Amino acid sequence: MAFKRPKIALIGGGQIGGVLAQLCALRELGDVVMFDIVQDMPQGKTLDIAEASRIDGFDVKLSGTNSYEGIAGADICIVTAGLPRKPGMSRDDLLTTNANIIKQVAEGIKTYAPDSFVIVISNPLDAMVTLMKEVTGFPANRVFGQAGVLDSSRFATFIAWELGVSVKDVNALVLGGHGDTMVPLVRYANVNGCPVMELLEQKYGAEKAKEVMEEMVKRTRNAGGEVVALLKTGSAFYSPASAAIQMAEAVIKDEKRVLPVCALLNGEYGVKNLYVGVPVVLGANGVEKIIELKLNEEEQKMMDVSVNAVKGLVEDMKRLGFLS
Ligand code: TXD
Repeated sequence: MAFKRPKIALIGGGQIGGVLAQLCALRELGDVVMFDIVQDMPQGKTLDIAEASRIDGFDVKLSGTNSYEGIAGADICIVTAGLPRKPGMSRDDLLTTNANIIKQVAEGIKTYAPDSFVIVISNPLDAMVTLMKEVTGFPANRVFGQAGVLDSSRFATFIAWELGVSVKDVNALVLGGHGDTMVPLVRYANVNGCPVMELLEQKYGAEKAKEVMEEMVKRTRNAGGEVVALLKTGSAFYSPASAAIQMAEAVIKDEKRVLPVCALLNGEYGVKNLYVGVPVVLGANGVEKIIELKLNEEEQKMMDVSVNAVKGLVEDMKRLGFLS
């Protein structure tokens, strides 16, 4: 048996897909194939990135395809295929449109990359991961979603700005579904071991510190919307791509990273058979372990609200006939 480079399939070559391809190349994570239904576009994007290889000094194969055969044998698939919500479109309309797309994508992956790990990014995230799992029938350790890495990075960024410290030293964790019910864990947030709340209290006193933290929690929950409002068209794409690449790298390099991932729970946090964002160990076997934190009453309550929001999405998917 010969060693081979990992093959990374990017399903969806839009805004996030493009940055994913460039990051895979810059980090030499493996050979990249980008799939999209738009004729020639993934071929053009990957050609453009490949032509920077001499300048940036990377050496990986990049290609584009409009047929699922092109992803044959992929080790890892990162899925961004889907449409954004358009004016006049209801939540159900978007759910139906993207569920139809993810169903197609899942069938393509099942047929051509049956041994792959699948990272779903498409929205509504928690519902699309659930559908991906159901259609592929892959084991839960191989199908998971990106939300928490980004939400946590956003939270950490705001904390760093507020305290005037390096973002590299900030650890912050966001659990729950990928929506405005997400659960930023204030009690666990720290700057290289120093509790963030303590640092805020030193700066502002107890009362104001609480207010400042509440603002940061609110901003984290609305961070996606904040970017959408500024961009006017489309949603965040640099940071979601970075987040998914960190997850892919953890799997490809068997790093055993502890990252918040949308993973299938089986009793943890009082939740059974539902995809929710929780810290996991990510390594060569994908989701290798789910880490169950001892949440306090207030945190568990927020988690329950978030879990219920995800359950609602799953119910909608059942009602629309996508999930059994
Ligand atoms: O953190 C997160 N999980 C997210 C998720 C953060 C930001 C955005 N998030 C969602 O990711 C967003 O709501 C979208 O559902 C996806 C992808 O976002 P992106 O900004 O990359 O969207 P684009 O630019 O519209 O790209 C989507 C591509 C586009 O090129 C389409 O032609 C393609 O998807 N597409 C398909 N590809 C394959 N197969 C099918 N059927 C298909 N339909 C559309």
